Amino acid sequence: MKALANVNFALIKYWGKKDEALKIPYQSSLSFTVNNLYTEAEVVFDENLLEDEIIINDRKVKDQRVIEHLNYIRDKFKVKLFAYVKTKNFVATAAGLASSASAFAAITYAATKALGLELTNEELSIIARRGSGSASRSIYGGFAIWNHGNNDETSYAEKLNIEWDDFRIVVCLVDTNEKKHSSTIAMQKSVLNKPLYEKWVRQSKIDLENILVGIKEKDIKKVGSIAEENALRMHKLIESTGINYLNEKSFDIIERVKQLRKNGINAYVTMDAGPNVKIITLKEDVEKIVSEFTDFETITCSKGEGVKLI
Ligand code: 2P0
Repeated sequence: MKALANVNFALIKYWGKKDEALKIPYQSSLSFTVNNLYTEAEVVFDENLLEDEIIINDRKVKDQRVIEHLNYIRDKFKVKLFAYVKTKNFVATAAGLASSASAFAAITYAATKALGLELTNEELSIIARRGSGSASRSIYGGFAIWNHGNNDETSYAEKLNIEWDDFRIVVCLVDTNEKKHSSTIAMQKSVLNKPLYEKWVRQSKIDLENILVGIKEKDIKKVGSIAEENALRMHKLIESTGINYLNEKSFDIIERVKQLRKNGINAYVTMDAGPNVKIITLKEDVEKIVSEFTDFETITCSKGEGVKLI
C-alpha cells in the first residue's frame, strides 16, 4: 500500500510532553496542512522478511523510530510480519523541510491499510501521534486541532470544519540542512525550565481560544499576530535552554516581515525547530511577499488534503 501525507505547519505550537512514551503533550496545538510539501510511504508486510527493511529517500537505513513505530503497530494489531517500508519526501526544492509529521502520517496510513484495517481518522491520528506528535495533525487537510487529552485514547487531532480558501503560507528557505538539535530533546529541556514552561502552557491555551475565533472570522490580522507571538514565545522558551534554532537570516526575514506590515501588507511569521521562516498571509498579498524575498528561495503553499492512498 502506498500513501501520501502532507506537511502541516503549526500556528499554535506543540512544545513539550507530559508523557514521553505515549507522546501526550501538555497543551493543545493548531495547524494548517499544506500542499506542495509531502511524504509518500509504501508499506508491505512480508512473511519472507527476517527484519524490517527501510528505505528513506532512496537510502537503506536502520531507522529506529520507524522500527519502533512498526513494532507498536504490530503489537496493537497482533501482527507478526516484518515490513518493507519505503518513504520519500517531496519538497519543491532540496531536502530540509522534510518533516516527521508527514512521514509518520503516511507510514501509519499505508501500514494500517496494508493490514486491511479500516480505521477512523481519530484512530489514525492516535497511531500517527505515537510515531511523532505533530503527525497526529497531518491526517487531516487544512486546519486541524490536536486536543492534548489525558491519555492515549483522548490525545488526537480533529479537523476544523472551516474553509478559508485565501489563506496562504509562504515558506522562506533559510537553510535546508538537517537540524542540529532534535525537537524531542529541545522539548525535554524546555519542560525543565519550570516557571517559563508553565507560563508557556498557560498562554498557549489563551492563544488557542483566540486564534479559533480569528479563524472563524477569517481575520488574518488576528490569526497572524496570535500565531507570530506564539512562535516567538516558543523560541524564547527554547533559547532559555541554550538551544537556538533561528539564525541571523531568520531574524532578518522577521524584521522585513514587520516592515511589510507597516506598508499595509498582511504578513506574519512562524518558525519551527529550524531556521526556515514561514510567512502567514492571504492570496492577494502573496506576490508582494515573494517579490520582497527574491534573495531566498520561497515556496507558496495553500491548503493541502488529508492523508490518502496513491
Ligand atoms: C509543532 N514542532 O507543533 C512543533 C513546533 C516543532 C516546533 O511538532 O518528539 O517531530 O516526534 O513528538 O512532532 C516537531 O516535533 O516531535 C514539532 P516528537 P515532533 O509542529
